[in-house]
Amino acid sequence: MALPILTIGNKNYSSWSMRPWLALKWAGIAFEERIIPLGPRGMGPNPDIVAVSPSGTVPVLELPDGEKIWDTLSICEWAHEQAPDAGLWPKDAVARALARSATCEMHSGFAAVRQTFPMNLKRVKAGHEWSETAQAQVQRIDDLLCGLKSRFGSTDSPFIMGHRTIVDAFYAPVATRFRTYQVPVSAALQAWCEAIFQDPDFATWDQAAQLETWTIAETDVA
Ligand SMILES: N[C@@H](CCC(=O)N[C@@H](CS)C(=O)NCC(=O)O)C(=O)O
Repeated sequence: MALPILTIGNKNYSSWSMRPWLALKWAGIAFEERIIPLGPRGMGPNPDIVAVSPSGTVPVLELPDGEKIWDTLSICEWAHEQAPDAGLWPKDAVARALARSATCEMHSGFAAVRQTFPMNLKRVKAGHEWSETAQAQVQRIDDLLCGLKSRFGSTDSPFIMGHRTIVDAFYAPVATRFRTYQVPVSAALQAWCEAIFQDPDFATWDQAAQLETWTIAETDVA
């Protein structure tokens, strides 16, 4: 049987790609994976990505009938609809609405965090500097995730909503950015970061990233 094909950027750099890849894994949905290495910022449209993605961005999920879903959150929503019992969204309506709000805040916000701390799983950088705006966004992420966890989390699970949801998938790249650039966070958020790092599916992605040899000079030296 033909599988959906998830086209992603390379695992070391592509934060958007990590999110639906984790969501599909967590939902137990089988898929084929194809990687297109990302180029440097400002290089213009990547013809390999443009050839497969209507928006010219990855991730893009191609369904067996040829239909394409080209947005990270939409792929995660599709995964939830395919496997509603996997718990990618919380069952409780209020918890689900707040989980969606947190997810959408990441999807459309935190520009300073994204620009200041480019995802680079292979890297550990001491002495990185960041602006007050970036620091305020780090604090907002800390308050947001820990606030949700204290309301909706479970003593049985280290994840934000009491089990692995799209919120964890959406913020997992941020956990790696804090690791790479040694960004101090609260003990509660650090515990969640460690849970992400120990998640078996995240670890599979991370191990593959560590073996990649593609480089983007600007994020490796800046
Ligand atoms: N809003 C899009 C953002 C996707 C995105 O910006 N992807 C980046 C890679 S992480 C991309 O494909 N950039 C084009 C390129 O590198 O050529 C989504 O949610 O999927």
